[in-house]
Amino acid sequence: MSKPVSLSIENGIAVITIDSPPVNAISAAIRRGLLTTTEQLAKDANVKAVVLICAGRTFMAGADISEFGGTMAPPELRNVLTDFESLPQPIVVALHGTALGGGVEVALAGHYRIADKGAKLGFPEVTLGIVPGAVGTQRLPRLIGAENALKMFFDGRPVGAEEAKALGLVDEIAEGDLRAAAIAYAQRLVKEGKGPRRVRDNKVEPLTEAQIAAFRAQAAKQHKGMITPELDIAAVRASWELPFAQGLAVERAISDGSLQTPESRAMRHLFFAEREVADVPGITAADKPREVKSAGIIGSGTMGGGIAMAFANAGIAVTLIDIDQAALDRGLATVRKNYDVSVKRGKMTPADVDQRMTLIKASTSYDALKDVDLVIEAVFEEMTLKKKIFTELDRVCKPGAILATNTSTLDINEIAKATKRPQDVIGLHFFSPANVMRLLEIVRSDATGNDVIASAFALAKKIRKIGVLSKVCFGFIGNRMMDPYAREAQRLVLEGATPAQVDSALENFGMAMGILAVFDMAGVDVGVKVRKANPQQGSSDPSFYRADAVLFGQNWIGQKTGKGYYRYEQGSRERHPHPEAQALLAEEAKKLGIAQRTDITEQEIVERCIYSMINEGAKILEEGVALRPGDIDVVYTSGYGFPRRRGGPMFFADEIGLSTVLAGIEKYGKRLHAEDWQPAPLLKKLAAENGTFAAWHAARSKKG
Ligand code: 3H9
Repeated sequence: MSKPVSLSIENGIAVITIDSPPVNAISAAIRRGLLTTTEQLAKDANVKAVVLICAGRTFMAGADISEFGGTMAPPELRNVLTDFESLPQPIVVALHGTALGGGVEVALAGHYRIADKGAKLGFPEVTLGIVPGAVGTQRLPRLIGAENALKMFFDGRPVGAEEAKALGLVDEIAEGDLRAAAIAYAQRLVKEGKGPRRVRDNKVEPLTEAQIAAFRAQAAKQHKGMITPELDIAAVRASWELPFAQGLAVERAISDGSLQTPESRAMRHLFFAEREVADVPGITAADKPREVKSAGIIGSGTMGGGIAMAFANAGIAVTLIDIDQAALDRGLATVRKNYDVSVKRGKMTPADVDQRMTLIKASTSYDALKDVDLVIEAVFEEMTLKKKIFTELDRVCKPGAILATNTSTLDINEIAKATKRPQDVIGLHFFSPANVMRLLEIVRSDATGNDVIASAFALAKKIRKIGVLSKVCFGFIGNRMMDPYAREAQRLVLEGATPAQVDSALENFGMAMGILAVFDMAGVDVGVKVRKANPQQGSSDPSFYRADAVLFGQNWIGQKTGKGYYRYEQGSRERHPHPEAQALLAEEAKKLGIAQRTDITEQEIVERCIYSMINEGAKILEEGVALRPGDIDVVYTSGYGFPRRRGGPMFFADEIGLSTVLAGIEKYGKRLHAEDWQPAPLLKKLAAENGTFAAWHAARSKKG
């Protein structure tokens, strides 16, 4: 194995190479190596200039996040960089791939920066709930101005090489070989007698209070409920208010403090959870994913069209199937309309749209699917129809084709039995709008082949989704946990809470949208139909999902009809109170013998909705429906609008303590329908032991 930091000196130019696959994350070994090399170069009068470059697919992708949990081994990167910047020779930093966070901070301590034309530079710290801590908050404003610096910290998204050059973040863009270009740049500097050019010597133009207020307003929308942006502002403020050395001390206190916040713990948990999901016990490299170059989609409605877009965006050819040409024409027109919106928003060019549209073909005949590698059935939820489709697919599809269903509730074991190849059948549950939402639930039946599961994960990555494995059960991971969550929201309305009261409590907790507003958006009818088709699921409580049923009875099904839990003006999604609905719900409550209350607090709403969701999550874990608590957290944060700053429902439960959750469940169980509030055995056990879901899972994985 090569050394993480190596040095070669040729014709007076020293080249420091960082080589620590896969992404050159700045580990203690790299910090030590860079410090030793710096000390060596400081004494070497024969070295006229220094180049720093990384081997492998990328420049440093930041600090090593896995070190953040405990005490970090010395030396600290910020101190290493002070020495590095102080080198007497001019330093050229050569950037390629994705230079992120601490990576860019290393580059800022250099004196000149050259980037490969495909390089990207960014500060993703806000997505981890932390403030840059290797002096980025002091050096970046000194290089590109405080406004641009805060923009980069808030956005968290990297900028391309050209934009970085326009900002003054890089000096040159290399067309050809980066190493050669960086060495040539260093030689030129020597020849021209250019010495070090230290960012720390620059002055920062202060931001006005109005500019700061604008950033705060942006943060309130972009990073709702997070404290990190405010900490970013405080750190950057030090860059103009204080001399460099004092600013460095301010940043140290703020950044180190940010590592201890609950939001940082939560977001770092998600970083690793999102990478762990694809690790499925029992599936090895021998389970080679099948290649998916072409796909068929059955059903050209909202879901089918969205899935087609997700595939076309990834360059995969799609054949849409529907019962008649008129349905197909409508489906294709919607796809085009959606793409046109992207063009209007400047996210795509008309040529991009044409290229994607040529990838989407349409047919009314299943025979058009005879050569495709994968088929996804996306018709409405009816078992007989789905079985008929799978029998037909079994007839036309080539051997080895993956046969997937987008069902959200039906038994995939039964669907698979309609074919003679159940090992090739799998659930691929997309979330609407399917071209936007990141989550893809991958549902294995009892017979699904390991290579088909591996293929589903590979496909998820290709179409830029995050795949999470679930076993078959009613609602899989996501919708099964939404059942008790929504049950409580609906029941609270019968008890006298207004929909706005319920939704704002959930939104203040951090949910992207309150669940009743979600029902209005998706259509109250959707849930009612699912209930009708699955009468065996649910509860013996007569108030169970009654609010939906009452609204459905009036055809108040939400935005589609202008009335639901809320009232909507034509063409607007703005929620207005709907007193008629509230009156009818109050009447229904009376019939059910439910007393209306005026003392419902925000805390009660959140506890009832979120704790019951967690309780179901505990059952899901124990039954092995989800592989790990982190998988549930990924489902909820990437598909259901659960706030990332809380890490997902299972992480949140661990943070507040499982005995708190259990106590809440027992408390409400005494007052409400006891059957619905039975604590999950796993929750009871762990609460008694003062344990956590995370520790329980870690111990279980160790045992194998
Ligand atoms: C920071 O820098 C704070 C500073 O201010 C300093 C304070 C002192 N650390 O994503 P992939 C692993 S905060 C540790 O699948 P891709 C990852 O877990 C840091 N590990 O690849 C995975 O491991 P495995 C700011 C890391 O090509 C493997 O590398 N930086 C780190 O799809 C491959 O990753 C970030 O937030 C890391 N920093 O995407 C960057 N990065 O193979 C976060 C990656 O065992 N990283 N790993 O599962 C990324 O955005 C993407 O990984 C990247 C590559 C775009 C780089």
